[in-house]
Amino acid sequence: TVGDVFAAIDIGASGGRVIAGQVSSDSVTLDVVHRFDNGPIEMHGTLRWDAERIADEMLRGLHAVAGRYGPVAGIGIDTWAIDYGVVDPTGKLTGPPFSYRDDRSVRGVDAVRAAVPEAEFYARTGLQHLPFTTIYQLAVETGLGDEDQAMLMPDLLAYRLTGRRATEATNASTTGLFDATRGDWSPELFAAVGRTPSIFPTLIQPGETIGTLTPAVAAATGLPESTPVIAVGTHDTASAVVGLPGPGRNFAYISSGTWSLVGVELDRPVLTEASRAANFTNERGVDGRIRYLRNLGGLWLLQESLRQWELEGLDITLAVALADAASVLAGGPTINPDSEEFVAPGNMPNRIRAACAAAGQERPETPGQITRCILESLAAAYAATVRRAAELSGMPVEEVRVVGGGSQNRLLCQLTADAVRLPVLAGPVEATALGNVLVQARSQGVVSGGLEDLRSIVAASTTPIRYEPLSQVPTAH
Ligand code: ADP
Ligand code: LRH
Repeated sequence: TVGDVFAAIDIGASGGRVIAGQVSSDSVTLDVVHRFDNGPIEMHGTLRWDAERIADEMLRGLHAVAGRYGPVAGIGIDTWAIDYGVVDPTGKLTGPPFSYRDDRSVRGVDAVRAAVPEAEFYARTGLQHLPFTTIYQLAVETGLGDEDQAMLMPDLLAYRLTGRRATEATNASTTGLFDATRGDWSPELFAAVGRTPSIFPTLIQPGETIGTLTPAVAAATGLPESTPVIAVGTHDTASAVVGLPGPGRNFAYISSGTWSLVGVELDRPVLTEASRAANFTNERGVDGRIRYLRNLGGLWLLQESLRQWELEGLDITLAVALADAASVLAGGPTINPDSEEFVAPGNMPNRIRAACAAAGQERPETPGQITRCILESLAAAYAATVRRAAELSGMPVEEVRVVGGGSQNRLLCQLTADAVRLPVLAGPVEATALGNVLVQARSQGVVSGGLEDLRSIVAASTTPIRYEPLSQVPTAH
């Protein structure tokens, strides 16, 4: 093997992977060693995450990495943001963590608004309004006793590996309890939900070592006890933004998975009234950069549609849906993909039909028409969001870089290039894992430099596909 091997545990809302990344001073290669499905599970009418199963899959993946590569130079964990588990004083999880798609949080919104007006909330946190942000969940949390702690998902998994509790800052920035300008907890916002920052373990930064493996984890995985578990951008989107291919900074990005995260990278937050009205977020990135972006409904809409068609006994795979969509004429009905009606699991094709009908548009009927509607809606929303991000931030955007599972969707990439009228650079698929291993490798001295240097390594090690905007877009009209 060439270079040092680092293990990346990258768990999205729809699937997890354990990846071995081999890093030298100027290259990185990934080997996806273990994959598993993920998704919210129903429990007594609530939506939860099966944290025990996720932890078991993580250990199984690390065991497979050890089997293939022997000892590793580090382990880094990233997952989706916002959600937390409650840990009792003995270190046990008190129950399966709630999913952000559970509707309990909606009741928390009014309680928080009553204590902190929306404008003040934005001025402090810089966060877009999402009805499920951690602070809203905490406002209705009944299971967090005085002796307990709340631990964000990646921190919970790192605790499982090391027995050390910490809260990594990029993910903390998504909680609605974090001051975007100071880069630290906001005690005032904790007070709004009757809590203090001590409900979370101590804040740490990407690059810091959380701890080493417990004897039990070392035995289960075959990795040495001395293996460091290193904080990366534990918010998956923070790692994805590190793993964008270089060069330069005049680009917008789309991290395309269950969600589409669309925006630009800045040095300072934009906390203006115009930015709040446009619902842009200022999440913390690695090296204190700001991820200035919006959440758009993303490929969740397609995942849920595929699930529905399967329930109906239709044999529609992702490949079939995309092929059918490609032969549907452009210019058909569209929806607003970040509308709150699409957040909960359910019959997505019917919700999409209803939304189109309510807007006085033609109803998409077939799987191909539904898929086309989703992709055109996403592309249009991407274009509007990229333009708005550029306007509000002053960042001159010359290109759009798409990473994540959705970067493999050729139709979506071309529609995006056409809608935004800029070149789209698609890939790498596993940008998140690349960002994860490169931040680990930098902390161990295997690579050096700032994010631009890390992105040059990504560019040198991957071959993204370029989509040029078509000057003439054929439409149905
Ligand atoms: P997350 O990290 O949120 O779980 P991913 O980055 O893994 O999400 O992206 C998952 C999405 O990628 C799927 O919903 C699917 O639409 C898309 N995808 C995966 N494989 C392909 C493929 N071969 N072609 C087109 N799209 C794909
Ligand atoms: C993407 C993501 C996104 C969050 C959402 C909860 O996986 O982390 O950045 O807003 O999940």
